Amino acid sequence: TQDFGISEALATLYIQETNNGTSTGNDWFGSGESIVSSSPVDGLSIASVSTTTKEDYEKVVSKAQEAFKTWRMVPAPARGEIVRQFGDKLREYKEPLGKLVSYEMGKSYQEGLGEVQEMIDICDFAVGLSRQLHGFTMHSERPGHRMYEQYHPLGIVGIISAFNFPVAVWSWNTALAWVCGDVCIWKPSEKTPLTGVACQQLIAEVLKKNEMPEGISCLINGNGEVGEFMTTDKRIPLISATGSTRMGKKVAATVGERLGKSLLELGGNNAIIVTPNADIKMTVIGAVFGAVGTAGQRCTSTRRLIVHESVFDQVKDALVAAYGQLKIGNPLDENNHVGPIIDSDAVRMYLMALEKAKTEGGNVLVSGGVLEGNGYESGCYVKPAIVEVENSYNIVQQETFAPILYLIKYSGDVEDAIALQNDVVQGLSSAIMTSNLREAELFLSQKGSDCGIANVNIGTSGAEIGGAFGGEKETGGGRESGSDAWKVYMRRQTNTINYSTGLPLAQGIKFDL
Ligand code: UN1
Repeated sequence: TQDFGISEALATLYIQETNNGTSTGNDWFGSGESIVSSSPVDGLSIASVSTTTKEDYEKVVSKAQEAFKTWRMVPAPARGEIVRQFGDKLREYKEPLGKLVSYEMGKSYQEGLGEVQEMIDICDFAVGLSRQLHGFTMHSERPGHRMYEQYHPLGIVGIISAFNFPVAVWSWNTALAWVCGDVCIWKPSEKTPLTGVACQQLIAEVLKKNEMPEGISCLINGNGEVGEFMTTDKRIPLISATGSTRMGKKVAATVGERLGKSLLELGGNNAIIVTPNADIKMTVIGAVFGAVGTAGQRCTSTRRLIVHESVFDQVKDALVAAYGQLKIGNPLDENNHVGPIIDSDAVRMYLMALEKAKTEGGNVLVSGGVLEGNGYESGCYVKPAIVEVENSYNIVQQETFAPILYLIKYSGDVEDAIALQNDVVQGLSSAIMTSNLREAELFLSQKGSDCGIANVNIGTSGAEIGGAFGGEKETGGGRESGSDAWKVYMRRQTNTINYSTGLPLAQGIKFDL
């Protein structure tokens, strides 16, 4: 089989056959059992990573606590300078890291590079932010008094990330948290531990060059139990978790129990509304990329297409034709559009969802199935499918992390389409295809989409890092990445200073001695 430069990428990123999975920077250890990372691309084992025991974890937390004392006193723009250097490091390693992301996770090489680009972009964003982190000043009601607010770092931020964006989501959190003065402990998905090891090595080099202490960037590895070391730990004021709604509910309950903060980025059930005024050509491109890009494993992937009856057949025929052109195969081969899904469990969920859609009355327009034979030995390559359904079907209400697109017909006006779009428990991303201003503005209004992301004339996925990223309802309510998402990584303090010679009380209260 063709290597596509994988061995070279692994060597460049210092990935060995066996790797320590716990790190406080330049110090690597990990005495737990090993996780073997195998590629969904060819089913081969890539390398192993040792997991983090409770003892290892304690060592990590005490290093992080120690490091925080130093890091919080480094001026924010100087912390930004270190993040800037990390961005440069990522530019230098963009190709091997993009390739490793593609090989370990299964997304196309182009998307692997795109993911590393998101990391570079968030570093740039964080560098600018490091000279801002603004609070407001306000006027005191008392004479000779001044009031203002400021933001201070929180301490240790725990980051739990998912397999589908194995490196970018970590960087959105960590780059902001670092300029805010926090130190971070990262547990990557146990399905993609090697990209975690690679990133940690890159940042460790930068921190060492700047003579920074161990503990500013930490890595731990393992399953949910290792995640629980952090969610139950009072020493970690903020847990940022990305993954399923089931996982998020558990994290929220555990962190809430100790009144810690959690930032949750959970499932989506994203729809594109296609009105009679849609540009059909644009719609098809947006919908196909949204549904089959990353093999339907983005939290922003397009799951539902809500199409007006007057253009339904036209859209359906164009989609079926487009699906006929899709090339499924090795994602490192740039001729292919669709790579594998993550593992055999995901394949099982995909098959089950298709079965359920049929049982509930769905009409299969492009049939699915698992590919076999030459090039498909991993068993993780599945055919993108399209099923015509009703929005109310149980299976349509759920997020299946696979390339299944549900087609839903609406009649009536755009309000009917919006009602269908909102009638799910998730609230991450949404879009409308229309050249009609009234439809577009209604969709964006307070009686329009109830999602954290609402787009006009683009698909549901592929958000830029400059906006706040996240969603409502069972998506968890958290916001990461751009805009003022940084505020969650800091604690807010209101300060009132009296420079007069008296001590007047607020609210005009008299208290004379
Ligand atoms: C995710 O799937 O968890 O908006 C993140 C997008 C990407 C990020 C997706 N920029 O599709």
